[in-house]
Parts: sequence; structure tokens; C-alpha cells
Amino acid sequence: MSQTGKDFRFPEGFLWGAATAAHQIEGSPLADGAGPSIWTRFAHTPGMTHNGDTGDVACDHYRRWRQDVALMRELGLKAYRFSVSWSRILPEGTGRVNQSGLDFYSRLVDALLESGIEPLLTLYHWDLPAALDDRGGWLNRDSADWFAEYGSVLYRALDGRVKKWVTLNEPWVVTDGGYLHGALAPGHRSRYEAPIASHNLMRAHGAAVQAYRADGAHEIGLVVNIEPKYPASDGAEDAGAVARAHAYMNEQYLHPAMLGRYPERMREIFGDAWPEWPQADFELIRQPLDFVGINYYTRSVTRADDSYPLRAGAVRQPLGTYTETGWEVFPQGLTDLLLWFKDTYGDTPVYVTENGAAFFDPPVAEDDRIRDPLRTAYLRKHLRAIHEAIEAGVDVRGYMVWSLLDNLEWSLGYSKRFGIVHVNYETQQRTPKDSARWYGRVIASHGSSLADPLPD
Ligand code: PNW
Repeated sequence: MSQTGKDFRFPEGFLWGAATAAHQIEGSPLADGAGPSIWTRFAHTPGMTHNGDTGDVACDHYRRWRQDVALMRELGLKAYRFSVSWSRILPEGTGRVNQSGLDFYSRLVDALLESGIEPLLTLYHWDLPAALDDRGGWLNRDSADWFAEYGSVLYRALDGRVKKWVTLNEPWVVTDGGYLHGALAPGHRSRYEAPIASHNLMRAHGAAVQAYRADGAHEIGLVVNIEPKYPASDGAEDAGAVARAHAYMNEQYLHPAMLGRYPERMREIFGDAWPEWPQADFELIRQPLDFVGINYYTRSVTRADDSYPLRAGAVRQPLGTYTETGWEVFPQGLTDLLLWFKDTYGDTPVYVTENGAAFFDPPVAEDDRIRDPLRTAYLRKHLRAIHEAIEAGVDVRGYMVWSLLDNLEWSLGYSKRFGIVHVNYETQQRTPKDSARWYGRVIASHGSSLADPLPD
């Protein structure tokens, strides 16, 4: 009998997995004919990343992928979400296909299938070919055609073996980090560029879905990171800040993809930097989707301030629990978001495509264990929050922990560890943390063991 008496069993066929991204784990970015990406370039620019860290080695997954697939199998994962490095496939971004790059992912997919692990493939997890950045990157309207061309190469090579495809990972982060604030590649800071980059990303999403309907026969969707915004007070100023923050982060990408329009507030946020868009663009952007992927990490308690252009900021919660990336642990926010998604956009199936936490982990102990109780507690609370949303009628089909492995946390380098598996960056030794073993038991019990007390 369980501790809570509650039945946490998840629906039949629920997909339990873990996620990674190419630049964060692969290493060997220029091997076998690959071209450089904006992240290779950015990380090699002095001052752009913590400690000057680059993805040159990362988790050496490009060479150790067999071992990593064996590890997933041992942990009992049913699904693996990974991304493809565009410039391994098309070193110049368009045109010439590099067969060795395709072969790498083809072998990976075969190994996953042989291990009974379903692949979820993300086309774009932030590593634009540098050659395309030289042509303007996401500021160039041709990017929609470039992206559809790249997608088609992969659909033709892998569709059928891969049955779940994702166009973009987190267009909000691509634009906010890459074009507005500059902390991520390509490192631009412009409120005039940001809306254009976002819009072209969404046009590229639409074009890649369209191409999939021609060349693929299974499922394709979009992955967004969203975060509920709660007001810091009941004053009108904070209510306005919440509305802007919600429009900017949560609706800016889902509205055009699902409803074919931007939220009204975008003009209020960007002022004269917000262009008039041709109506035909929305017909391209709004394509029927087979699912939407939601990445959830935290909430924000929001108040009005004078930051530019959003005029909204987050208030730290004195009694909150925070992770190493400074994000408040707030599982109820995930239930709230999933309910909001269904109310706003209807019955499109949902996957939680990322959820997880960076915490300080102790070193590997003599018994080879890594005790990471905070991570286990985090995952358990969020899985319970998803279960609550499913009970309330949201069609959630799967859950991917971020991340399978400790890895390169973009400009924060190797300083933040999100993995359920520890990576020793000197030896490349992988050691499953306690949270990985715990997750394996949750999967084996179809979620029922979420009712159990936390292990020691
Ligand atoms: C996601 N935010 O990034 C990415 O998909 C991963 O590659 C990354 O490693 C992971 O989350 C952990 O950071 C995000 O500021 C970055 O809201 C920033 C935000 C959200 C997601």
C-alpha cells in the first residue's frame, strides 16, 4: 500500500524518457566533414562562456554513443529526445549533404530501436551552421527555405525509424538570448532584431512542418519553454507586467503556431520595433501539429519595473527553494501551465519534453553512488504535478527528464550539472546518480512508485 494512498499510475503507452542536445553532449564538432556552427564560433570567442568552456569535447558522445545507448537501456528508458547538428548534415547549411553526418545519426537511431527506445528527434537545438549566420542567420527571410531543405534531408533518411519529430527547441530562448540580450549565440543585442528573428524562426517552423507533410508520414510538433507568471501584488501595474511577460514568453510562439496571430501586447512591448507582418506569413506559420512539447523548469512572480523592453521583472521568493541556475522549484506551476495550454489551444497532445534541475552533487562515493536527493525530490514533485493535470483532462503523452547526462550548459559551461547521470569530464566516466536509479523504478512501475516515500 502506498504512503499517500493515491494511485499515480500513468496512462498506457505513456512515454518515459530523457533528453539531450547535440552541442551540449557530442563534442568533435568538426569531425567527419562537419561545418562549424554558431556555437562553435561563439564559445571560441574570448569572454563569451564561463571559464572559456567550449563544446569541443563535451561528453564525447559523438564517439561514446554506443555506451550511452547501453546506459539508457540499463536505466529502463523508453524514449530518448536528442537533437541533430545541422552543420554535420549540411556543412554550409544548404546544398551539399555530408553523408558521414547522416550516418552518425542513422546508426544512433538504429541502436536506440534495437534497445527498444523510441527516438524523438529535434531538428534545431540552437546550433545554426555558421555559414548561414554569415548570410544573416535568422534575420534572413530565406531561413525558412534553408530550414525546410535541411528537414527534408533528414525526413527522407530517417522517417519511419524516427516517428516523432520536433522542428525548433525553444524559439523564445533562441531570440531572447541570441538576438535581444546577447548571452547566447550569435550574441546580438537589438530590440529591432529580436522580433524579426522570432518571426523568421516561426516561418521556418511552418515551412519544416509543410515539408514534413510531403516527405514524412508520422508526427511532428514544436517545443516551447513556458513559465507561468503570477503577480507580485494585486496592483494594476503588476497586473500589466504579468500580462506583458506572459505574452512575451508564453504566447509569442504558441499564438502564431496554434492560432495564426501574435498576442496584442507585442506592440506594447516592442513599440516601433514591432513590424507589421504580411498576413500570408501566418498561413505558413500555422500548420496543424501532431503534438506540442513543453519544457518546464520554473515559474516567475512578476512585478512592473523599468527594464527594457518588457518593463517586468521577477521577484525572488524569500521562502522559495532555488536550484543552482537560480530557478525557483514550483511544481504547481506545471499543472497550471498544462491546464492553461488546454484551455487556450485545445486538445493537441502534449509531451513534457524537458524538466529537471541543476543542483550541487557530491562526488562519487566509495560505494559508487551519487546521492542527489534534491534532484529526485524535484522530479518526483513534477511528475506528480503532471499526473494531476492528466487527471484533470490534459492529454499528456510523455515526459523527458533534462538531462540524461551532465553536459555543457551553454554560456554557463560545465559549471551546472543537470544530469541524472554524472559525467567525470576528465575520464568521461558515466555514473548514474541516485535520481537515475529512482527514475528507472518509476518507469518500471508506470508511475505507481511515485506514491512511495523518497528513498534514503
Ligand atoms: C533549456 N529560461 O534552456 C534548453 O532546452 C536546454 O538546452 C538547457 O540545457 C536547459 O533548458 C537547462 O537550462 C532554457 O531562461 C534556458 O527560461 C533558459 C530558460 C529556459 C530554458
